[in-house]
Order: sequence, then structure tokens, then C-alpha cells
Amino acid sequence: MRINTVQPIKRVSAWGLLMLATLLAAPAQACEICRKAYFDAMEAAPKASALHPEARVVEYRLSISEQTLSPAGQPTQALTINGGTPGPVLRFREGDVARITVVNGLADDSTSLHWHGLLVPNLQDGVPVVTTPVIGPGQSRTFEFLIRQNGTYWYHSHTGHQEQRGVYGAIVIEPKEVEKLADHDQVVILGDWTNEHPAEVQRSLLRGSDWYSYRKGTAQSLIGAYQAGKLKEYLDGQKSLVPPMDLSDVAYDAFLMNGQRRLQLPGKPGEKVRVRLINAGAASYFYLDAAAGPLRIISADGQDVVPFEQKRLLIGPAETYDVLLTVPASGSWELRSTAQDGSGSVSAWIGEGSPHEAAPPPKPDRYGMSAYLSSILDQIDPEPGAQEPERPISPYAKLRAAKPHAVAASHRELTLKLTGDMIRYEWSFDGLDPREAEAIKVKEGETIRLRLVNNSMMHHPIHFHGHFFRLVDAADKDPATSPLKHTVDVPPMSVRTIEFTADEGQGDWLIHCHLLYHHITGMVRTIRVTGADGAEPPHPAATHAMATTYAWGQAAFTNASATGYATIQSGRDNLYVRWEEGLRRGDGHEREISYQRYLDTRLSLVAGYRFGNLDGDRDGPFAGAAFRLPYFVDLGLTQQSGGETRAALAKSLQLTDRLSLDLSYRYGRRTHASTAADLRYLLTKDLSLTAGYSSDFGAGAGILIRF
Ligand SMILES: [Cu+2]
Repeated sequence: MRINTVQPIKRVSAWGLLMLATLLAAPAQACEICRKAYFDAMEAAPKASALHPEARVVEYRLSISEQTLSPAGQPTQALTINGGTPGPVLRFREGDVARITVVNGLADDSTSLHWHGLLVPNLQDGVPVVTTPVIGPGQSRTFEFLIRQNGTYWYHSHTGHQEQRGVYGAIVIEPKEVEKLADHDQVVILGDWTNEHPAEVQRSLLRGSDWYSYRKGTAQSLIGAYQAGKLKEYLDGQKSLVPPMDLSDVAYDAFLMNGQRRLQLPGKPGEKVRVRLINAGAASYFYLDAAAGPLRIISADGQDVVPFEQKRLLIGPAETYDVLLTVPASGSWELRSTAQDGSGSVSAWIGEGSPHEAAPPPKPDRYGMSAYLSSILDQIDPEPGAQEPERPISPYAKLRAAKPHAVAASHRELTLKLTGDMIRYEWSFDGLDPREAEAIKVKEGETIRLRLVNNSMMHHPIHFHGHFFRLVDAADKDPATSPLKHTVDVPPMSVRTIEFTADEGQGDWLIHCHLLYHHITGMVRTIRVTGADGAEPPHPAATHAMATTYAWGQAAFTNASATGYATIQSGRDNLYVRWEEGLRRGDGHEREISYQRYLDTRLSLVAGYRFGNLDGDRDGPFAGAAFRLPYFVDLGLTQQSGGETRAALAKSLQLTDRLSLDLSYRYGRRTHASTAADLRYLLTKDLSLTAGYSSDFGAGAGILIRF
């Protein structure tokens, strides 16, 4: 019986997946072809080396391939650049011409490299389809651009999940006149590593697996909140549909510095060490602590700042900071990088001898949401002389540009809301799927003041391609020395304002969240710089759409029933099959296939076909709507042909870290009332124990498999 019911469902889901994938792949492919003329025209333009014949040409060759490495101790398939991860440090001097050949040695995947923070012509920006042709398997591409800046930057793949699998590296650019600030100059590139394939991580996040938060000990539950004395706060959050605060989505197997779990750096007593910190983590914020004393910050995102001291530095994904440390005495001095959610750390040891440990940051309080939110507000607009908190946010309030820069006399103001449905794990700007959203149009030379309004309970590091923006603080005090950055952290439920002038050439430039798993689901938008008169650049639109179609499901088998669902999700759309089969003699079944469109986080429309022989049930098409009510109660209202009008309520209660209670009630005009309550006990990522009672099928116990 089990086989008979489950098999057709699998066939439906494979079929639907194929159909959806074809539908979604078609526009992306069409775009790549229609952009060819644009790329050809741009490639015909003179190269940087021809435009700047006096410049020194510095060449690199970067070969991307797949091989077995063990970043977390066990062998896994990683992506490498020139045989390792991270790739080589690319070193230049301001005024050089960079000529970098990227060779795609992958058997069956395209690739790309983006020069993060570098001011380059649009064609050289490296975003596949949007700015740069795709580099197919076996193909190569040579990038060439003038180096117009100095400082610490990095490069990474902009294709799928390749950055998470190891395709990243550092860029160090010396100024024209080198000023020796330190005895040692070291790159420390931070990374997060998972032995799981990141596409599988993405699927688990979409599926809503609680496994990662359970594994990290950051899960929130009713009994946990009660024990912490935070029950009221927890329930208030549930009531107003505020999902629990989340400092990181993924549970990692290792955190890395320069690809290693432990790093040794040179340094003798009294010597100064310049550390170029780059956060290449795909989904991790890090706290930096040094045993040698406070970190003396001298530059941020490659731009020199007025030096200041920070005891504990929060660095967001894609940001860079240069810090100076002085080795205090003999011994080995820890520079510790701790994941913001406290789930792990990695350290560099400066100097040789007996170890001096850095103090780790206190663990986050998983129920301390409102205290954290008010601390964020205090830090965004700090009182003069305010103490540095134990768990600080980014030190933007202390950042001042070392040299004054030009400030535009006038600007146009725009707002971008950072939005997401944490339950469906679909992230966006302004609630829009990037495939549906229009590009934000800016005229060449125009200055835009962009308010980034975070309506979610997560930090988001927002990166703008190809430009520097200035951070505008609360009072916009001394705008000429406001810091220049390429990436800005926007803390939960708060606002950051950035200002940029569109003076880096016409074309499409991406703005996106640098949490890779957010970017992929849709927290990305194109800023289109048009002619000064508003004329469109001469090429058709392209969206930076990544593979965002994922399928999953779950099946519970007890001695009373077989129940479950399978779904394919793509943006706002889900295709579902659901089944409930009684296993006792005389029990009935109900099966459904439906399409659901989510209009926003609280409302969706549904249409489908239902097969049923439960009490008064019959086959027929149905349509209706589903609502997310306070306390995360789901309400579905449907009308089926043949007179079945139905209301269904469902609620999942997280009781402890591992134990949850799924409740459901439904009332149909023909089928009358039915209720079900099931306890689920989490065993592994894919398996739970289940026991419960349903008025249709009676009491039963068994297992629940997630697939
Ligand atoms: Cu994000």
C-alpha cells in the first residue's frame, strides 16, 4: 500500500521539477544569447594596457578545478584555485594594469570571478550574464583593468555556491608610495567550511530543517524560553509573527584562516604586525579578539581610516579591515576569530613560545532578542564616551576617512527594504523576486542616497558592485570624512544610509546581500546606470538569477497511517503533493496535488485537485487561500467542487530543542471535524520519531523521514 501511494507522487514531483526547471532556465539562457552583441561591442574597445602603455602589466593565471581536500579534517570535494583554497594572493601596486586569465577546469559547471571592491569597467566586474560572459567548462577568459586604488580586497566566484566550496582569494594593492607601518604584513582570510554540499545546505534551509540550530545549540523553544524567564518575550514574538533572532543559518564543520584550522604568523617581542583581515565566509560574521591587546584599525574595505582602537571587532561577510598589532613580549599571541553565533572559532598565533590566549566573546543569549535590539540602536547612534559592549556591532560609529573626500551638493533619496520570509527561506529586497523586479535606474553622474531598511531579524551585509559609497550616519556629521565602503552591515530591525555617485560608467551593477544563501534565494537587485539624459544603455536587461528551484518533502510512517508531503519551491511558487493514508481496515485516504502562490508572507492562493474517500470525502478540484495568523498559525480556506467547503488550522509548537508538537484541526461541510496531534522528536537531520493521535486514523507511533 505504501508503495502504491508514494510512487505516483514521486513521479509527479520529478515531472513537475523538470517542467519548472525548463520554464525557469529558458529566460536566463535567452538573455545570455541576447547580451552577446553588447559583450562583443565592449570587448572591441581598447584594452587597459593599450590605454595606459606606460603602466606595468602584472599577470596572473587562475585555474579553477575540483579536487579532494580536507579543510575540516575529513576528505571532501572542494573547488580550488591553482590547486588550493584560498587561491593565491594577487599583489599589485596602484597604477599597474592587472591582466588575469581565469581558466575553468571544471568538468560540467561554468564559473566566474568577481574582483570584490575593485573599481573596474562594467565588463570586467565578473558577474556572469549581467556584466561578463559566462566562462564555460574548459573555457578561459582574460580580464584586464587599470588598478586605480590601494588597500586590501578579495576575489570570489559569483556562480552558484562556488564561493562556499573554496573559490576565493585575497587581493593586496600597495600604494604608489609605500609607507612601512609594520615589521610584518600578513593576509588573514576568514572562511567557513561545510562538508555538506552547499546546494544541499540551501535545500535544508528552504525545507525549514531545525537541524542546524539544534546542532549549534541556538534553537529556541517554548520550554527553553520559560526556563530562561523569557516566556512573555517569546510569546510576544510569536504573536506578532517575528521569527526568532538568527545570527547564522548554517552549522559549519570548521572555521578557517587562509584555508587552515590553525595559523602561525611571525612576530618577535616589540614588532608590529599588520593583519589584513578579509571575511570570505559565505554565511558567517566573526568577532576578532587579540591577546596582544586592542586591535588598532587603520583601514576598512581597503580605505584608510583615522586609526582607532577596538577591543573586539565584528567583521561582516565581504568586509575587510587592516589592523595593527604589537607583539607585547615573548611567546605566542592568539588572534582569535569566533563565529558570531558562538558555534566555533579559529585562531592565528603570532610569534613562538608559550601561548597567550585571547578572551573569547561571551556566548549569545538566544532569548535575549530585545536586549540585543536595543543595544544595536544605542551603538548606531552612540552617546559620547559610550563603553564598547561585550558583543559589539560593526564599529562604523568610530570610522572616519583618513583623508577628506568630495561630497555631492545634492542627491536623490531612495529606500530599499531588506525583506524575507524566514519560514519559506525566501529573501528579497522590497519583497520582490529579482526575476520580477525592475532594475533601479540611476543617471550617470547622479548621486543617490540609499536608505537600507532591515525589516528582518538577521544581520545582512549589503555589497554594491563597482563603486564606493559613503556611510551616512544619524546626524551626517562631517560628511567629507564619512567612511567609504563597498559593503555595509545592516543589523536586525535597523537602518543604514549609504550615498554614492554613479560615476563608474554605464551598465548594470549588482547590489546584494553577501550571505550567499540569501543572495541565491533573491536578495539581489540590479542598479542600472543609464546615460546622463536617462537613455538606456544599449543592451537588453539581464537578471542575475541563480538556480533557485529546490524539491523536498517528508513522510511519516506509523502503525496507524502513512502521511506526508513533497514540494517543489521556486520563488513565490510551490507545487505540492500531500497524502494521508489510513493503514487499518476500513480507514480511508486523502491525496492532494496543488499549486500555491505566496503573495506575501501572510497570504497565499491555492488551487488543486483532491482525491478522498474519508467520511463524506470525494474527488474534485478545489481552490482557496491560506493565511498565516498570529502565533504562526496557518489557516487554509478552500472550496471544492461537490460542495465541500473546508477550513483547516495548523500549528507547530517547538517544545524543547528536539521535541515539537504539530497540531491540526479541520472542518469540512461534508467531511465534518477532524483533529490530529503529533509529537516529533528530532534524531538526525533526516529522521525524527513520531507519535500521535488523529481522529481519522487513531493513535499511532513510528518514524518521520525528511527527504
Ligand atoms: Cu541577507
